[in-house]
Amino acid sequence: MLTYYSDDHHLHHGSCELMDGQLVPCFEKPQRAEHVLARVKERQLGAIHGPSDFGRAPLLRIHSAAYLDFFEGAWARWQAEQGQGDLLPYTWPARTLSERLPSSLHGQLGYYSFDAGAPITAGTWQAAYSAAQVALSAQAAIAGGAHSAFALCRPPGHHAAGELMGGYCYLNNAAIAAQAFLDQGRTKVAILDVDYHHGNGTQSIFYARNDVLFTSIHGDPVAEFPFFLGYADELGEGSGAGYNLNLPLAAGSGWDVWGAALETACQRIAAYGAEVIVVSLGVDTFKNDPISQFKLDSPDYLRMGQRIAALGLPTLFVMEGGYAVAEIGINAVNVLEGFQNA
Ligand code: FKS
Ligand code: ZN
Repeated sequence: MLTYYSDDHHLHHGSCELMDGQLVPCFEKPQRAEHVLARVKERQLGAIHGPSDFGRAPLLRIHSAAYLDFFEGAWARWQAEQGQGDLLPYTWPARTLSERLPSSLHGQLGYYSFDAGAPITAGTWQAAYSAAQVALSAQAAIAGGAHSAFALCRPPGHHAAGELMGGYCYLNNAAIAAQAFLDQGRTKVAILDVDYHHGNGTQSIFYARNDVLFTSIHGDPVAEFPFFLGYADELGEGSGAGYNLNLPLAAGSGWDVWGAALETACQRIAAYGAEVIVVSLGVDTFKNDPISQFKLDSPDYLRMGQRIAALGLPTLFVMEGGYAVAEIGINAVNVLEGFQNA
């Protein structure tokens, strides 16, 4: 399986995030991608390619120009204000407030985000832009005939919506790739989001559409980030009604429960008649993940890959979360090897 990867992810390195009332070092850090890359090499998964540059056009299919312009220019504005440290939002247009776009940097930052979990640093735009190009490059490999490809994206993307950053995400790599398949002539794309957290951004982007089926297995949002989306009764709307499948699971779920949910998702994808699958591949479902509550073990990721392979469809894997850094490479590459060896 080909892997696509860019060193540019190192340009994004947030300092800290809020957790339980404390500022702690960011869990989403460069070593995550380094460990995955090292494991890809160690297991000789296949060739590793740098991304091509497809420009802004495919990003604009998912994100608005105003959002991209804001994101690209935010760091320079922060420097012009003599800002110290990472650029972090602190006020959001929550219920009872208006959805006006203020003129100030922090007003706009609140407008374009949903939490304080997506710090902007000097290189965040370049890292996120390159991650999207990595996803598009892997997508192009599949469009060109490859049966599978791995986009080793960092920062991740599945929490990012059309005009929102949050939850470590800025540009929705999986959504951008899914849209590229459609723009190149495919008519039915399925997204399978196996990250521990619900992909609220991806869901919202495709919620009213039936050309992308969104399926997700995740920690029940009654108790887990992102809290405000990811419930089982969110089925899609308009022509997208019936094309959104959320499978929230209780804390403590292991492979028995998780694997059954995967079976449900895969059967839905098969019934849909998907031509291609985009997997939002988070491995924060691991038993030792420091911020998550599922109990998958390393061999379970081989089974995950095997089951996905049984769908028999061209499959694009896009890296999302996973914070047990020592095991992130083993677990992510196990999915890819389970897929490849099936
Ligand atoms: C306080 C708890 C906030 C945020 C969890 C974000 C999870 C991100 C992810 C992604 F794939 F996007 F990286 N927790 N610090 O794993 O879903
Ligand atoms: Zn996650």
